[in-house]
Amino acid sequence: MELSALQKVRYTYKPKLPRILSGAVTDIAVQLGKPTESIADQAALKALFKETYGKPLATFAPGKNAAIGRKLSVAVILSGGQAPGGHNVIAGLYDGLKKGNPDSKLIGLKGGPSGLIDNKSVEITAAMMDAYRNTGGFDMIGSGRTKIETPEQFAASLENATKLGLDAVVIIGGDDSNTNAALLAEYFLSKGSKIQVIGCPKTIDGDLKNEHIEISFGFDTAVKTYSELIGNIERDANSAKKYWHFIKLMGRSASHITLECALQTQPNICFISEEVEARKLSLGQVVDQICDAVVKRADNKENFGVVLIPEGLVEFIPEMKKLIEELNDVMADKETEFAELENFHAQTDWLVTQLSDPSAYLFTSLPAEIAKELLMDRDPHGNVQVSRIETEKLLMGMTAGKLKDLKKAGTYKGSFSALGHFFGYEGRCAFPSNFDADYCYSLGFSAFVLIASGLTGYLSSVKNLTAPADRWVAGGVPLTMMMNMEHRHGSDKPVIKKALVELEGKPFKTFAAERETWAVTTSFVYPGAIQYYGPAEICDQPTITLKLEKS
Ligand code: FBP
Repeated sequence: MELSALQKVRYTYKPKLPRILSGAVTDIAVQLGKPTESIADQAALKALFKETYGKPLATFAPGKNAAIGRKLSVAVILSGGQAPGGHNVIAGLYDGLKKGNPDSKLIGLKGGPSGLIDNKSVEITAAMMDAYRNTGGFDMIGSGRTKIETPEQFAASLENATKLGLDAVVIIGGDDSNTNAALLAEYFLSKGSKIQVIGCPKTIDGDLKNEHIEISFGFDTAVKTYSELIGNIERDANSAKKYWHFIKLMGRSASHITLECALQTQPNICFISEEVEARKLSLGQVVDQICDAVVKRADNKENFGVVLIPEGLVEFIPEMKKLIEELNDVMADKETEFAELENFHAQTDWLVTQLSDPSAYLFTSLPAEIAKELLMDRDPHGNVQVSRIETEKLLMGMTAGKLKDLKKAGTYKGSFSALGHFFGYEGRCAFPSNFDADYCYSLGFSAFVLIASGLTGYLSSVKNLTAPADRWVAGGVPLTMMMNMEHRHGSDKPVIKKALVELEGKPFKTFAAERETWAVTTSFVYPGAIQYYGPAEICDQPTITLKLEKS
């Protein structure tokens, strides 16, 4: 593999650690707090997690830790969508293990959770590790979205982990993957196994967060990458002055990515799905908002602009949400019947007999391409694959239609020419920013300390992230503490609750206070590329969202 100049330089970058993790490992003691409760549905979760429910919070503090130097065998899994910094989590875990005991070993389970089920593994050597430090991607061991859910899969996981002689498994994943980590920790204990399970909070979506998990890794790099691209498009729009750019951004459910990109780039219009849902806006009302800005800007002779759209928007527009929920249930309950339908026409004819009247009407009135996209396979966790629904095109088409009517009525005199973009994969495997490189390395190192201290059913946690890295606070959060029961795939399941954008939070309020100005007056900001080298005020800054949340 030929190396880019940047990659060579990034290999030499030394990630920063919280002070407690950068000294002798024997001086890291674990302090345990009081028993905890899940965020909701306590009785149901207590019954499901008999062994692991209610564990205390763990914090690392100076003190002696005799157990930390024992020889360990640990396996690591990258689970779900790629996120910048995954390799650094592995590096932190690897370096921690070797610092604890040079004879400890780290095994990579290949291709996601299926690596554990099918026993596909590779021992991570020093040379292999060094080839992936501070790099983006998950290509070191690969990732996958397999969910460990059947009794056979759980049994195979235990059998393979035992065969490999493991002391622990680390699952690097988002809310669904860490729900799986919680189930696996519980299963191992219920079968009398001492194999520990520790999670690490990954997802560019930024929706795995709470009081103890300030942000999931990868968000920082992804939003900086998208903001650079949006800024470039804004500058092009402001130069050519002839296009409206409709940009859909990744972030399956929550709009954190879109909100941060809006704070960084100040587009003309930006939808936040959580607000659309709270205000019960219909698809028509969303389009009206766009048209309103297009008309006002045309009055100022500015027939160009930028619209940001979170990819999950369709799931938050109440009538679309109901339609998707009904489709999810019908397609799960009558899977065989649905699979036998030959083509889209046959599917539509059958679906109108299964859906409620409003949903059937909406489904048949959508452009055929969008309706087809709503029928694509769900992921193994039951989620609609919103990244494949072309919401930007739906809104572009509806906006053009409405503007035609306004032109006929004489209330719009501009010209409207729209271009669609989808930014998602551009940011998921980028070289991690300094923040993500440091944060991920710290999460991996912290996972090692949790394992060496004998804990299971925890998510590695590093907080106080707006301070310089040496003042970050490391520890572990019990996985059951973040869980509730949700309706998935046609039945109630225990899941880690997704953190959506808080409409009362500072990031949203800051955006809401400015957006009317941005809609009409061109206020674009061009953030430029991620800066790696230079003064810390430029290179080591966390996102605007995190700073506002912690201010
Ligand atoms: P994770 O939650 O697994 O981190 O994945 C997030 C994500 O990047 C979403 O933003 C997006 O909708 C999805 O993955 C796309 O996944 P895929 O590439 O597997 O279709």
